[in-house]
Amino acid sequence: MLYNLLVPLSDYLSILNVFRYITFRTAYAAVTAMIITLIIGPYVIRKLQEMSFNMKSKGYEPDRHKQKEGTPTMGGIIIVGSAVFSTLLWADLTNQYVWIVLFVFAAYGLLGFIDDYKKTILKNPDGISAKTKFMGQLVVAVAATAMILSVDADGNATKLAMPFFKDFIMDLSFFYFAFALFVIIGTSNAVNLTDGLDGLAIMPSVIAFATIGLFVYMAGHVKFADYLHIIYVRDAGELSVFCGAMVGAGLGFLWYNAHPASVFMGDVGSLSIGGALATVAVISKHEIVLAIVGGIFVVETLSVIFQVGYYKMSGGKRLFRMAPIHHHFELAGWSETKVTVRFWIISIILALVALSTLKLR
Ligand code: 57M
Repeated sequence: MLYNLLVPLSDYLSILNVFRYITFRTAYAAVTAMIITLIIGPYVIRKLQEMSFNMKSKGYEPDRHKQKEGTPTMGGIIIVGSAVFSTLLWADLTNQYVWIVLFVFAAYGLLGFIDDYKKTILKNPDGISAKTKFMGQLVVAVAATAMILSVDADGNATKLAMPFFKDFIMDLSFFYFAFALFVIIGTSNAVNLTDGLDGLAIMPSVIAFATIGLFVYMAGHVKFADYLHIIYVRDAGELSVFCGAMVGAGLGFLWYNAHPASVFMGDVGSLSIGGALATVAVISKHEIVLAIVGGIFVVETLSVIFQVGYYKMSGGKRLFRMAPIHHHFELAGWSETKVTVRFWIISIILALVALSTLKLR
């Protein structure tokens, strides 16, 4: 909004030219979202506690998790609220990609909110049914993908670039639609599965947003895209403002979600974060890079798929002590913070590998 209000005035006051720069607005979007999160955090957490939006143990998790009973959940509304506000304040509101990502972010947040509401207030531990949740995710992802394809001005939206290969770009044509749905819905669920230890989902999300934010900035810059041999996506650079807001909101949330957590993000946080992250990756044509930088989410999801598959095939044997894999390490005797911090370290390494794809090709 500041961009739309102040840049036209730069003819009269040249200092306002600074609002033209995406980098400047990205930095301040991060700072704004973080400050809002830190300020409203205690108030929202108190309210969530009063309204008894808190987790009841389901009784079959590692023993240590029983102590977490009573921790309020749905803290994701702090992330969604502050990131949306900050994006509206700092981004160019005539940019269609910004609205598409905000749509997915808010819609998945609403879906998660309904699920959390049922689990906590309505005391239905299963929340909304898996089928209803999937249908909701599907409808939103279909709408978002259709919008992305219609905004694309250069005929690049259905292309898939292979990191590490300079000129290996496949045009998936109409198959791309299904691929994009898979990426958006899959990432949303993968972040949700990962969200089982204090700080475990939010920090890899922050790292992924910082990395994908850089990629989308490069992809939206005609000279950088050309120099780096990545697909140029006109107008996509503005999404780095949203990514900046997510980095700030995520770090602010981590302040309260750090072990021992005062609040969990709930599905309102995990579904929306995953959905928005994937949508930015889809728009920037860095879907494979997302799988690298979000490797923790991928491995957590694969651990569940393998665990369930092996259990069925072997007639009741388990591959891991418990899936998702963070529970396996807990049951192996690692402390919660050891698991979390080690997963963060892996996330940072994966981000560096992802960044290396810009040059190693
Ligand atoms: C949600 N929810 C956390 C919190 C958070 C198919 C199966 C693998 C599905 C999976 C599942 O239900 N996953 C999705 C996981 C829960 O956290 C809440 O949920 C929100 C995210 N959706 O924001 O509101 C618990 O996680 C802990 N937590 C923290 N700190 C945080 O910052 O400590 C969360 C956030 C919280 C808290 O204890 O209550 C969760 O883990 O339930 N199911 C599972 O993950 C179950 N795995 C399982 O059954 N494995 C089987 C098979 C099916 C693969 C096996 O290995 O044999 C685990 N669920 C629970 N305990 N509750 C097993 C252990």
